[in-house]
Parts: sequence; structure tokens; C-alpha cells
Amino acid sequence: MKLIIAIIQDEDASRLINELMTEGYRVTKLATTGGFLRAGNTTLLVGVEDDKLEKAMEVIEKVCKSRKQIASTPAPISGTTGMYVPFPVEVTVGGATIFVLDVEQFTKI
Ligand code: 2BA
Repeated sequence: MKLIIAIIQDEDASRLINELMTEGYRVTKLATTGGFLRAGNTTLLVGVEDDKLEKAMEVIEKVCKSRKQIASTPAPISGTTGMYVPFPVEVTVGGATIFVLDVEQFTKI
């Protein structure tokens, strides 16, 4: 058995959960925050049998779209003030960031 940890954009979460559940997967949704953008994203935990892993990855790939976002990162200004001002940078946020872990034990009590 594998555990898929998929970090996705909030905009894709509802559709992805629907599609995974329609295909018979069980899903847990976590409200998470990206360290770089400090913006909300969604993390899904999906426990799957080994032979169902590929299909789940296909569904995630089909639903999750990459998008460009403007991040406001602090950049130092030169001069005597030593203050920081927001500096806009464009980043492309995936699709999905996916970790696949081997499950040592799966128990329901
Ligand atoms: P964030 O950390 O908010 O990152 C959002 C996007 O900002 C990233 O998209 C990437 O395009 C950019 N970015 C992140 N760190 C950067 C840096 N140090 N310099 C320049 N640009 C940077 P994704 O790579 O698609 O990541 C989307 C979200 O997935 C991340 O949100 C984070 O929540 C998660 N993530 C990505 N890689 C991860 C990892 N290795 N471990 C844990 N979480 C990860």
C-alpha cells in the first residue's frame, strides 16, 4: 500500500476530491499553507493499493493545473533606512507537488 501526499491549489481541490471519490479512492483533505507564498493550499492524503497508484496519479495530473501567481517577497532597499519593502515576483505554482510513501501498516479500529 502507498500513501499519496498531494499538495494542490485550493481551486482544484473540490473537483479532484470528486473525481478521486468517483473512482473509488478515499481521501482526506487538509487545509495547509505554503511556506513561500504564505498562502493557503490544500493537501490531500490518499491511501491506495499498489495497483491503484497509477490511476490516482493520472487523475491528479488531469485535474490539477499550474497557474502563475504574484508573490510579494521582502527585498532589502539600499540606503540608510535598512527597511524592507514588498517586491513582487511572478511564480508558477504547480499543478501538484506529490510525495508517494510506502505504508508500513494500515489499521482501522
Ligand atoms: P509555496 O511554498 O507557497 O510555493 C509556491 C510556489 O512558489 C512554488 O510552487 C514555486 O513555484 C515557488 N517557490 C517556492 N519556493 C521558492 C523559492 N525558494 N524560490 C523561488 N520560488 C519558490 P510549487 O513548487 O508548485 O509548490 C507549491 C506548494 O507545494 C508550495 O507552496 C508548498 O506548499 C508545497 N511544496 C512544494 N515543494 C515542497 C517540498 N519539497 N516539501 C514540502 N512542500 C512542498
